[in-house]
Amino acid sequence: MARIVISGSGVYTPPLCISNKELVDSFNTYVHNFNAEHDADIAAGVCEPLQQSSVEFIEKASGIKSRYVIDRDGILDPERMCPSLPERGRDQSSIQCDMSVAAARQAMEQASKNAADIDAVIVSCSNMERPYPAIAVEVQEALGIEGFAFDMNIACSSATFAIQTAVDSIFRGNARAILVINPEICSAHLNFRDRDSHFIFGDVCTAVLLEREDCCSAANVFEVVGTKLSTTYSTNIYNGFGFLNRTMREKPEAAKLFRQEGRKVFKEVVPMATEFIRSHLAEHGIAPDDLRRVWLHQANLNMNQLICRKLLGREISEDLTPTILDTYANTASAGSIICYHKYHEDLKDQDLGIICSFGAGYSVGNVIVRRITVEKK
Ligand code: CO8
Repeated sequence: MARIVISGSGVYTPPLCISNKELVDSFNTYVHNFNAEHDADIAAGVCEPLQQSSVEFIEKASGIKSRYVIDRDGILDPERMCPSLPERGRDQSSIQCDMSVAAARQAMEQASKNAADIDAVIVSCSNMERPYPAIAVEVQEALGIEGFAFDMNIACSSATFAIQTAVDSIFRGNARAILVINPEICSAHLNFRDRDSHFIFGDVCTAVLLEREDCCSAANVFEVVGTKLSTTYSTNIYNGFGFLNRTMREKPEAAKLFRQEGRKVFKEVVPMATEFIRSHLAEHGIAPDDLRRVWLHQANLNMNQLICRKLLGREISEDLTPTILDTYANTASAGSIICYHKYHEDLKDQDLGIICSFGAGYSVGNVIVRRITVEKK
């Protein structure tokens, strides 16, 4: 049976960026205005004053310094605090389709593949712009790919879960090559008025191309050695947005946006992800020290350092586990794939690495890869 490889990857990065200072200035203006407006109630003790956010806290607690977004002005406007994205008609392409096509084209170019070589498209991310028609089918049409396409969502683990789905499909002979795409517009589902989480997310789109090794045109690729997924139900990371919202009498907007118990998530997910990586590696006879690179989910720098320290029993370097959340923030399912895309070229033949995602669900997903050189016939 032919091996299955990742032969290309791509990242679409929005051209707009927001620094912590810009975000905090906007948030603090909102706080100032709110407290001024509710001055009498605050003085009477019937309304809690809002507290200011701080650049120092954000950087220390998360490692995030800035984020890319598809709209700046709406987010930074203290009267709005939400991206402003003009509605697109049915005769226009969707935003997620445009992002997906940009990232997918990079992956196809890197793999030296054209549309005729690809049989399927999976768009997998935390929030879909619409329920149907599937964004993936629109992307398939835009790229001129025949075959099948579908959307899927398992929040932060959407990329790794989709990679396993693609690998299984190729393995069973249902496709020769599959594009897995993760267009994450996290800013549209973030409550920029919530001090605990207003700094957490950014927007981006990633893509990887998976295919059978014997169809592969690129020389240096990554064999998928093994994939493993796990889920455990938790509401500690929660998004209540859904099609039933319009049927509800009470619908405060904030309750339908991203919410999390950050501390609990940190404490519960660190051991879960560490053990999951360790046991998956052991199943393949790989020791943690055999890993040349660990491309981790990018939610929190302290979290990633702790996972690696627990896994390897020593201090870890940026070379082993690179960080991109400092400039991208948390980009949900795309984080570990941005990391893979930016930091895989230097691996040598037979070097091992692992892509690991973790987050809402809870969900954890691993993809163990080995750099290989494909013989040209
Ligand atoms: N500025 C200043 N102070 C603050 C701020 C702020 N902005 N926010 C909180 N504080 C204060 C708190 O009030 C608290 O004060 P006190 O000690 O007086 O009570 C103090 O700072 C400490 O607060 P925390 O305990 O909450 O701070 P932490 O050190 O725990 O850091 C983090 C908070 C950064 C959120 C951290 O807990 C974390 O990163 N946890 C892990 C989260 C994680 O991994 N989540 C994964 C979510 S992503 C995912 O699954 C994808 C979802 C799908 C995407 C949806 C798109 C929107």
